Amino acid sequence: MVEAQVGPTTPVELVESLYRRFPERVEVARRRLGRPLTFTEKVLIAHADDPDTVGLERATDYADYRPDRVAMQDATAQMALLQFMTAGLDQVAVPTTVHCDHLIQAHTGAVADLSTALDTNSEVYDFLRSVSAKHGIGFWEPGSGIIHQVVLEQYAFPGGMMIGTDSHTPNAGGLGMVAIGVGGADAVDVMAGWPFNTRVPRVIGVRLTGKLSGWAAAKDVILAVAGILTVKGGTGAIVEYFGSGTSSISATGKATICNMGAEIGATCSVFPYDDHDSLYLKATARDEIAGLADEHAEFLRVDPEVEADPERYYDRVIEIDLDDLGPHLVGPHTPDLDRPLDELARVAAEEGYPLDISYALVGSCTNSSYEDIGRAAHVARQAKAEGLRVRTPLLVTPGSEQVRATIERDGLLADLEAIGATVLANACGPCIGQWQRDDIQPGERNTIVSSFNRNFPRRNDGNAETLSFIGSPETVVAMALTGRLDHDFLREPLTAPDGHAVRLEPPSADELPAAGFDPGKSGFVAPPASGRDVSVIVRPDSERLQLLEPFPAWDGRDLEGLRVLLKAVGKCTTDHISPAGPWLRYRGHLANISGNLFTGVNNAFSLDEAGTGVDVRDGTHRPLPELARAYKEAGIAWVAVGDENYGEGSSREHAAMEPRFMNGRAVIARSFARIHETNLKKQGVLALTFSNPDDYERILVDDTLDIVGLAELAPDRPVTVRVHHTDGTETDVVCRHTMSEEHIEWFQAGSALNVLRSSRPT
Ligand code: MIC
Ligand code: SF4
Repeated sequence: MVEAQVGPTTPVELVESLYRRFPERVEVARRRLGRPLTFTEKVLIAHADDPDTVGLERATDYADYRPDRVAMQDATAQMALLQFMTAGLDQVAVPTTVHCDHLIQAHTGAVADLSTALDTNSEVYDFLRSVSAKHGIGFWEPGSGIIHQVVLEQYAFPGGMMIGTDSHTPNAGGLGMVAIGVGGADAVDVMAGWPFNTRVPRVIGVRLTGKLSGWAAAKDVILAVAGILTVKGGTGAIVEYFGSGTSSISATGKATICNMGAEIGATCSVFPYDDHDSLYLKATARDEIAGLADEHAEFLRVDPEVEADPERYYDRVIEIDLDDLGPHLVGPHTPDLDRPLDELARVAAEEGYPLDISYALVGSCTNSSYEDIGRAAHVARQAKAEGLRVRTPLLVTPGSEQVRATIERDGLLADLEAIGATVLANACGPCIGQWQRDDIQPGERNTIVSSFNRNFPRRNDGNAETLSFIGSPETVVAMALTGRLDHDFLREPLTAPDGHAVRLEPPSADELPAAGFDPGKSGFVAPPASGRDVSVIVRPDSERLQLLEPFPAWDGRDLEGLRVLLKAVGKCTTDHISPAGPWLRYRGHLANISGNLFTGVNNAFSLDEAGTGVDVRDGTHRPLPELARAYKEAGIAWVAVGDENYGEGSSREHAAMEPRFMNGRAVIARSFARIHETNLKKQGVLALTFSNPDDYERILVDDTLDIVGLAELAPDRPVTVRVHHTDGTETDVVCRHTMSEEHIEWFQAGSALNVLRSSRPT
């Protein structure tokens, strides 16, 4: 087993040994494919478990890769590490880190909120700290920053490959890393020394021409791409940016674009290595890595033949001229509802959106870099000079301790505070519903704007009536100054307190701090050389942590007499299936967190109230978690039926483990989001899609379903679902799946973890 090297940054030897492999590996791929390569393909072949045999056919083959590292955040690491603990291994096989960022609730401000979090989450932090120490994992303390910013600052490097238990792991693509968001079970495989197995992605090329300027920010690029590709357009694909326009964007700006590629369902996104990356690596004390990347630059970008004739080599090509780009906003309720700012005023009036903005929020892993805050602060300085203050309360979350300390030193935080902003802890906070909002009543319709990446209903404050719009940090600050959704600040001036008209100049800011980064208080805790003496405590009566029991193996028989717990209508994200916010508390306790199962879902059988369903035994409408538990207790197995892109959004595997725990055996959907589909398969739940999407309509509230022919389950072989209606008729519905031989084994064993456990070295 490889000795894992875990420090506060990526060791240069790791990068060196990877780069040494590139020339030969790239030649192998060129020879095997008989054509030039995209940048994505170079990185993938460099990480193939076996370059001579690895599957290369996009969208068809499954392939084994060896990522350079694993990163986990506190909300998903708990379940991942509870699973890893059952594998009975000493040390993780690849460098791995845990980052404490999701569990800090925003309420009054950074200092008080962090101290409350340390108190209320101490049991979980102690668990994560000790389990990390035991298994050789690096631990980033609460307050050190949001996982993706910390990874970008410390660990990401051009041409590398990593996986992370968070859907925005692709953020590291801004530095040219293939960084893929996965569920905890995938991370467990890699930490246990197994390869990361995934289907070879398609490659979508986005050609950027022109240059970002004026109010147009990196965020506007991805908002425009989201509008084009929609929330499912990137499924199964890596989005590769190329063309002259890429070099007008800073490394952190490119990270913003890659981060939000999660919102179009992309496996990840990547930018080629360039001078901005080199500057960023140097500014974050990684000069040697920058030097190595310069030496190997030809491997860290697309082959010139591909760039010259992209249609021939990419599965799809999208063109964006940055010269034409202005500020955009997306929303409400979905990140692909994209509009240029100048259309929003009209649309807002037409759609009847509340026009007063109740809150403005800057930050999140996607937009909290030095440059982001600098541009936001430039807008704030202009406002202050004119005597303006925000009309809407403005909250700012720095992305990392390093960014916070630096923007404080450079006066940027003071600029924002001077117009009325409140600075929160370096954490996810309101982005994931960790927001104690005191200004509205539950159910009150209101509008918020943020620089975050997700805007699903209930996401930020638990209120389905909050309409959330997303834009760049500078746009959000400008909107906080106008206080109105229908005020196009580019065209209409603002009014200063003395009545004079104020026009905001386009923001400008340094890409990197001229005086270098101030690292602030380091939050890294290295693991001891041996974890033998470290004990990990999970109290049997804990309400936050629970050791896992293996799910039972398949009994070899067809699944018969299944009930339909629900049929989701429209969007059913992981935030609908297993909401976060207050429920983050139970992320390490499967039985307790299952109390939130499906609470946000709009169920076709019980549309009056989200999160409810019909108990077919007596026709009553009940909350879905209660109903699922009642079925489980009565020994009734069930299926959930989903619409398009079921499981969109996050990587949280709780959304797959909870149904399994509550006796759900299959999810049958029109289509799935990638990470969630894998999570279901990993946990032994059948993930089936209707061959004919219209068959969705045939499933009725009181049907019973048999899933037949399971003994013959095989890759690419359709599965029959026999639907028995109460009028005595029955229909066979043909379903497809994406299970490989290995995935079928997971189903048979009860879960992927059961397979891992049974094959662990003794
Ligand atoms: C999110 O943005 O939804 C989260 C919270 O970061 C999730 C992970 C989780 O649910 O813990 C994600 O994006 O994967
Ligand atoms: Fe945290 Fe929000 Fe980023 Fe998820 S999207 S990692 S919750 S900041």
